[in-house]
Amino acid sequence: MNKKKLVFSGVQPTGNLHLGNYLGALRNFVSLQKEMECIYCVVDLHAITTFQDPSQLTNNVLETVASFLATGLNPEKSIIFNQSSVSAHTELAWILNCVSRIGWLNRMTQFKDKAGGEKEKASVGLYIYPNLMAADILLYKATHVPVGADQKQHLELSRDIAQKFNKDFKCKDFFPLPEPLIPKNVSRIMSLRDGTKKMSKSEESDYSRINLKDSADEISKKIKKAKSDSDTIPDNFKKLEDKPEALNLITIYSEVSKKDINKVMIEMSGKEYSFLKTKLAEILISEITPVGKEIRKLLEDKTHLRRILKKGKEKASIIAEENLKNIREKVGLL
Ligand code: AQP
Repeated sequence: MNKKKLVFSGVQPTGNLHLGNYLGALRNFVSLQKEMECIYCVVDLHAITTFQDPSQLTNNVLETVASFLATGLNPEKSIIFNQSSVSAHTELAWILNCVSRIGWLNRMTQFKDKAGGEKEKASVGLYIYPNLMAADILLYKATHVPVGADQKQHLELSRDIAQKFNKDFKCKDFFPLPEPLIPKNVSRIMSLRDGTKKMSKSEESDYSRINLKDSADEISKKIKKAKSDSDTIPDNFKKLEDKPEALNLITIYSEVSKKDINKVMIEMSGKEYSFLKTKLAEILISEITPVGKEIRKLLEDKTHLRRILKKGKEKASIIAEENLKNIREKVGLL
């Protein structure tokens, strides 16, 4: 049995990374890099499951790498590469398409959310995307996968696929069952405009999210305009259950300031939301704008970013090719 701990996670290059990606994923990536071997992938093949402008996609891949580095990922410690550069991902995805069941995919809520009422018009790629995600993880025999709560169901599918493969091909423990690592308090950062929807890159309104590249002025404006509540702040966050926008602002404040949410409620109790918003804008500006500045600086040298991807690809390919060879043998492919 593979007992070595290995972290794998991916981010789609579908646009500017935002506070949800940062608190739900990137911050966790950076702390895990100190404890375990980590592989972080720019999942460009996932991005094209919805149409991406080709020149924009190339820029977004480089910008995602810049965001990885700016938040503290170290390419000397972690493997950083883009998914399409290691073709073993798609080869394994095909094998896993044949292991995964249609009934399992039919249960995936993200497909329903993303395809909306237009299921018949959605790409086949969007539908089978979770099988490719399973391939990304299992190709490296990853044991831990840091993700936001929105990816929990896909992770469970990856475990089901791993289990079925191990059973079908009579190779108990061949694929480890990957464990999700979901941040407890900030598993889902919500839109600043609608507290029932997650903060997302593809949401039309830029006012729904804080981008890592936003200026201090933009952050202030967006927080000022964020939906909150006309009542004063209560003394317990449970009283905000039916006020998702207000709860979202409190959660973000607690997370960015690294203060326990109960302490935040005591600090803020009885105050207007404008008070919280001023404090929140201040801490966001001090946490996020240096990251944005670093992203811009890194983007001035695209050759350097491409070199990091190339080195990462070389390292990832060594593990991927070795594992794929064993997988092909298990399946009986010559
Ligand atoms: N709002 C969020 N709160 C917490 N975590 C989040 N993540 C994304 N949004 C939130 C986590 O960030 C990682 C990378 O996500 P992704 O970019 O690969 O895909 P996504 O989840 O589809 O992100 P977006 O912003 O919603 O992109 P689009 O709009 O292109 O679909 C993942 O670990 C995710 O959980």
